[in-house]
Amino acid sequence: MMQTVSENFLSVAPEVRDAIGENRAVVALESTIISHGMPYPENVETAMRVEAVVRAQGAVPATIGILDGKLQAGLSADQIERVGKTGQQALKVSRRDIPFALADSTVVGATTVASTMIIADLAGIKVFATGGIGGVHRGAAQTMDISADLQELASTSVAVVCAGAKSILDIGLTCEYLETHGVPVIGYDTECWPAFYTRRTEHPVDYTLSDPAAVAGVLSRKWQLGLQGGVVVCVPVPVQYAQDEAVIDRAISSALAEADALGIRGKDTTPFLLEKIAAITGGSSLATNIELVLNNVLVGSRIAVEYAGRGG
Ligand code: PSU
Ligand code: MN
Repeated sequence: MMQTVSENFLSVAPEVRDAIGENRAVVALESTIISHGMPYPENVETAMRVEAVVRAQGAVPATIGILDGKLQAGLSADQIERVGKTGQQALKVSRRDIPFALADSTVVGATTVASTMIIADLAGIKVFATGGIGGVHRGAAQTMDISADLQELASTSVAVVCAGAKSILDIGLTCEYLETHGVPVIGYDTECWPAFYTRRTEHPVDYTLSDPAAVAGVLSRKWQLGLQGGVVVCVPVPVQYAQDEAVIDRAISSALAEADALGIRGKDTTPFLLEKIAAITGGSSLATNIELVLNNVLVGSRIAVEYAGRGG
């Protein structure tokens, strides 16, 4: 089964394949954050800095996307440049979009948390670091807008290291959804969910752990037991880069009102809100975004190294 998948659909970079084969640490990275999460050229610069952080920890980076009609685990620098330059014209690929991106070899497919988890799992990568996850949107009781990221976390066995979820989402409902689906939320050195740009919310995490070996131990016990599904590891943005809560709250309210007035819906909602917030905060939210990603990747790499050290 695995062989057919790799032959027909999946291309794993040689460096990534070797590391997996030798049970060395690999960290998966997503590409929607490159195409839709940040502007060019900061997106490509950040993607390259992120890979350097992974390497400095002794792990191998695997930036994931869909290019040339293949699921790609381990994009080259040229491929990252292509995704970054394509920007919002890239196809934002969640679970439902994967076969369409594969069917057209001209498509530049940028993978979300959900589809990056799927491809990481197919390639045998267990730790994935990114900025923020999708979740239950505010007003979801009416709109039913719940990111496919959450359903993926319910079923696919990959750990996602992130800075929590933005308060463009309803973080309380996001917690409830994850709880219902048995997805553990670990606060890395924090007792509450962080809200991406800011460090604290009123929502408690399920467990607080403060060292990478402890997180790796939980991952390996969960999956060795056959308890399938993801794990969320929430890392607050480093204090010196955190945004002022009141400023971010105002930016988010105004972005939400504009999205509503313009009738923005579906997969366009999250990128629209991210761009508006960056514009309203005069770009300072972009700096926070970049720094929190680098920090999550640092923590994720340390977890991946410990996980590999345990033998999986
Ligand atoms: N949150 C961010 N930055 C991002 C995303 C979310 O702070 O770039 C992206 C991720 O790829 C995530 C996706 O998986 O948006 C969720 O989109 P949706 O809400 O349409 O499922
Ligand atoms: Mn949605």
